[in-house]
Amino acid sequence: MTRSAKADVDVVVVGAGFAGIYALHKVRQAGLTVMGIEAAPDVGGTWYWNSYPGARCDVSSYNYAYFFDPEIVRQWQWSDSCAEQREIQSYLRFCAEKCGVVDLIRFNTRVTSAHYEGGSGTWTVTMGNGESVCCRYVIMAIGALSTPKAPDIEGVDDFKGLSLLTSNWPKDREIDFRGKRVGVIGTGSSGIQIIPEMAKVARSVHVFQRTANYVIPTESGPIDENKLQAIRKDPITVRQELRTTYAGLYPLGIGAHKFHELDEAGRQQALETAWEGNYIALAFRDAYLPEANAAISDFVRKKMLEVVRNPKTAHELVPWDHPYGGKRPCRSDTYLQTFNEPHVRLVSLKHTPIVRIEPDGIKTTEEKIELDAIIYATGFDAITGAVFSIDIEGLDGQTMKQAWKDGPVNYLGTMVHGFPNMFFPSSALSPSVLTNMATLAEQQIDYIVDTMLWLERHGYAGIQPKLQSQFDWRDEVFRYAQRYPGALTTNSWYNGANLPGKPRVFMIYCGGFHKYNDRCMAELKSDFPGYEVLR
Ligand code: NA7
Repeated sequence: MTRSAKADVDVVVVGAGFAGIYALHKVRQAGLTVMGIEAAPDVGGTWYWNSYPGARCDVSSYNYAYFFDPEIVRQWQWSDSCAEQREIQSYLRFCAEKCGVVDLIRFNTRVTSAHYEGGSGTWTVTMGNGESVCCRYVIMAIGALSTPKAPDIEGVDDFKGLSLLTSNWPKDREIDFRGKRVGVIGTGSSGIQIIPEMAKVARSVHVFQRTANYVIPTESGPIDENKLQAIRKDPITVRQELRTTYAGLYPLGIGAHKFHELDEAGRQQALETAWEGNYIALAFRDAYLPEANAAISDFVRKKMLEVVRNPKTAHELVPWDHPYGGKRPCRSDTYLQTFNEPHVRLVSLKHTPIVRIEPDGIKTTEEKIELDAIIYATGFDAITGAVFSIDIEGLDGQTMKQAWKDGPVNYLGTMVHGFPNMFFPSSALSPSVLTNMATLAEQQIDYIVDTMLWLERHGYAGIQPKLQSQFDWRDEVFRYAQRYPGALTTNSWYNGANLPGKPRVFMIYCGGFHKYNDRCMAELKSDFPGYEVLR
């Protein structure tokens, strides 16, 4: 194979969220030509679409940000320790403008297919309007939580009132919920964020809960100036330091002791300290141990029970069926408190499942609840959904749907054997959502662009992981998953269980961001021993 003269552009970047914006900047800085394609009319990715009232990040703002440009770090002023969606989207717009990449992006354009041509070593990326572009590299910066899960409930289309999806919130109008009877289906992060906002204005709020979730306080509040100054002093060093941490957070709160080093009183003290310090998940240095996790789970349950006055409602709101961390814990300072208000009612679908949606409300096995608006906070076809929404065809006509029919496989979370020069940041089998996604995006894009530059320097046409590397990586991901609490026993989008028929595979590498980064660096330093080069 020879390097192609056929390509219109060196690199196509699909998606303009955290990973996509930085990819455009980094690729251009590397001297390659690049084009961005984005389905939305603006940058932001997940932070564009999920604009429902109350949407907020659960990672502190000064961490959930870029570090590659000290000027950005010093110029952008967050208004809260945990920024709201609107502010994060504005931040991403600011960064895209500052880097001068906005004009490189084709907005309002969805990519429908990407086909590899072995002879020329190029990808043909086709858009919704039928146009296509030929390139040598594709970065699929399409996000992990970008394909909404359609509400799989009978009668959804029959409802005559207002139907809304948190993950595709209307942008063209402010919705006035004053005086309305609102039903919210789903109690993951999106549900628990929007419910208190609805309770502020609606006449009544019915919360339809299938599975209770752990809810812990947010870090929201005034920004910690000391932390901010420490970061602003030398962002590039912080950037490097973040890559040596477990979760890409600075500083990372973690308990001083291991679980078995402490007696019962010491454990309670460690749990209280972690609760106050906002790091309850890591209250012990070995928090992954089942007995340590059980203590954390019990502690959080107790804290939750203390908030809700009605004991029956409190009991229903507490997750008894899965360990802390099995599903992504939710963060709110107001969600549980909302159930102390007279116009907010919990409908436990465990006891009274929804029978169907009717034109004027929701019918459960017990009653009919009349509603003016139904909000679906029903989650995503996480991680693999976005990949399957594009018809991707690699070497010898193999599709991604075939390659991942039993669940995702790849090497280092970014490349799949049979799909040369196609890169997937923020995707499966990477530290993904168990790390700070913004920091991970930056690290992965650096790795991806450094890989491209290595190929360019050597005049190679392409690269793909060896099959064996893929097997080994999957085994390593699964080995770590086995010690992650509830990894395969909990119904969670982490393992595909939230979608009927989706292969049940724990999709996140939980060995730690630092180990992941070391593995990527080792490949770079040793001329990519885990990969095959196409000449
Ligand atoms: P999640 O966390 O997947 O939550 C979706 C919720 O919707 C969850 O409570 C589901 O219950 C519920 N759900 C889904 N389908 C149904 C049906 N058919 N009937 C009743 N309830 C249903 O998505 P989010 O958007 O809240 O959060 C995703 C991530 O975004 C979050 O983890 C953060 O990282 C940011 P289930 O638990 O499946 O019983």
